[in-house]
Amino acid sequence: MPTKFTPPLLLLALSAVLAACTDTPAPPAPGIESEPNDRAATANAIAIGTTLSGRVAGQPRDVDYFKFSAEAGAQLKLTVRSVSVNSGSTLDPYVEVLLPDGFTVLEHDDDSGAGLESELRLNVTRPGTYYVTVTSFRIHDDEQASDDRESNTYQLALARR
Ligand SMILES: [Ca+2]
Ligand SMILES: [Ca+2]
Ligand SMILES: [Ca+2]
Repeated sequence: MPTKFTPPLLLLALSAVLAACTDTPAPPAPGIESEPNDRAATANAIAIGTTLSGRVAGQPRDVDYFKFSAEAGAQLKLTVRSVSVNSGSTLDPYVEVLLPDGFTVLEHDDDSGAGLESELRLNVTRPGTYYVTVTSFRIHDDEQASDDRESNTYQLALARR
């Protein structure tokens, strides 16, 4: 009887596919914000060199607080992307960096990134824990406005430059 070779060939093909997959590992999945994070006291930690995804949703005027530690002399870049990461995003992001007091605005940006997206550069002069707030421009601009849509997704990236 002729030997049937199909199963071994199929296995070879499968292992070739698996090898191809391991050659091109996917980038690490971004972390996800953890609500409630509406105040400095409940800020989510973000490490320099990482990315977090979140959404401005779940309440009429959602604000997301993040915090990171930086040394004096750190040169950082902060970006908040919406449609360039997810074409279905409806968010026009607005970002602020707050001093370690959790209140005083050090830097802010609306649209310096692509389209309506936010991007800012930060030179840290004093070591400490700094805060980042992400919300929608609509909420920032009008204290009466609400902007609560599940499609208000964003990705926050904190990087050295
Ligand atoms: Ca949120
Ligand atoms: Ca929030
Ligand atoms: Ca914007």
